Amino acid sequence: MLVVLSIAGSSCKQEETEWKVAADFASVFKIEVYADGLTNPTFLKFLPDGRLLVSELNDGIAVIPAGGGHPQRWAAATGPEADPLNPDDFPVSRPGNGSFQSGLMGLAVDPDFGSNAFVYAAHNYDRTPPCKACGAVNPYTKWGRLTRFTEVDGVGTMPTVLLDRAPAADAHQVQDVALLPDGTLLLAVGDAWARDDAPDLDRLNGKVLRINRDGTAPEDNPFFDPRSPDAPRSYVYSTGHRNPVGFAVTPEGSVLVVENGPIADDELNLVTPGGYSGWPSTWIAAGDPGELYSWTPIVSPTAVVMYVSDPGRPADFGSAFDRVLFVVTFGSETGLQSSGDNKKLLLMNTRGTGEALSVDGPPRHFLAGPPIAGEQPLGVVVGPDGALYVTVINFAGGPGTGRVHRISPAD
Ligand SMILES: [Ca+2]
Ligand SMILES: [Ca+2]
Repeated sequence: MLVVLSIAGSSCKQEETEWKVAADFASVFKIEVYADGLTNPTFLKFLPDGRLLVSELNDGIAVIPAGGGHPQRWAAATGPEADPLNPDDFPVSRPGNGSFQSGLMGLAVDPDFGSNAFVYAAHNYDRTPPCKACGAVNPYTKWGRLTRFTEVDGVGTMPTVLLDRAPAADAHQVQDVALLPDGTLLLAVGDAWARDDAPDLDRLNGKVLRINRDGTAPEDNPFFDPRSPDAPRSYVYSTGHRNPVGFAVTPEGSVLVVENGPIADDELNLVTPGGYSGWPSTWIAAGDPGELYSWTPIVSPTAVVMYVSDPGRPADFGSAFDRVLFVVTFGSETGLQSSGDNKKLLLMNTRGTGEALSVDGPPRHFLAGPPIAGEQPLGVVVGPDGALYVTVINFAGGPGTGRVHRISPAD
């Protein structure tokens, strides 16, 4: 800890950046198992009282007690008998019914959770019988949905559909959900492997959507039909997204998203209202709009968070980490069930705010290889104590065995 503080207080920029690398990790940070016994954990969010909600890909939402420990079920996926038309069901893609990446993803906690106990979950479900509402001809294998839960007696109840039937497919699906400072929600929706849908304003796939917390479209969303200017606005907030996975929202309300590219050009993008992320036309071109950084060869980023230092927190990383980005990479062309060392937590410095936000590339390895060799990180959040919390698949524990790690300054 002394090392952190002494260097963090230094005016030498070079020193500050040198030690933010994996080789120095063990001397400056410690990593510990915060919770074990999860199954394919994806995204995670803290409740105001310190409990931690974790999405489990095909199983539902788990809750971990404040301070860590054994996960309990908070909301169970209904299972193969789920009926998307039954308001009591919580349909989620089943294992083996599509790729390992499809199912329950992002979570958001209502800013008024203390009074309304609302939690939002982004999930996908199989578009096979018993989906009675599905059309006769549709190329999409899944639907994406945004559901609101109400916590009662420590569990999620009353699943309420806010948005449904976003076209989805294996992996290219509904992913993260984020809360903006104005109280609206953003939903990341992949292109459902239908690239020409991404710029099409009549389709919800290949988009970032903006939604009021009651499920309506905000009146100041950017797109509307000029023939019916008084009709409700489109949910579409930005277009041309290929596979946007994880959001980060800065304190000023700027929105970042990591997106998976095709054979090249994974991207970190600044999302703007009415913006176009380039898929499929300009994705790999120089000057691709909104792009802050791109990776070739691909690294498959899944999550990103902006760290905002607050020295009053017990596990704060210090001022040298103020406004850095932590980016989780899923690994390139290896798949979930391999354990290559290209699964990492990267660190990027940022400059500026708003539309002038930029990053200093290339990213550095914050955490790579040991001590997470053999583990697959997927989601990351900053806890109320200032520590980082990362979901991982632990290959040594058997298929799908998952954990949450806590990363904090070393004593
Ligand atoms: Ca792009
Ligand atoms: Ca690009």
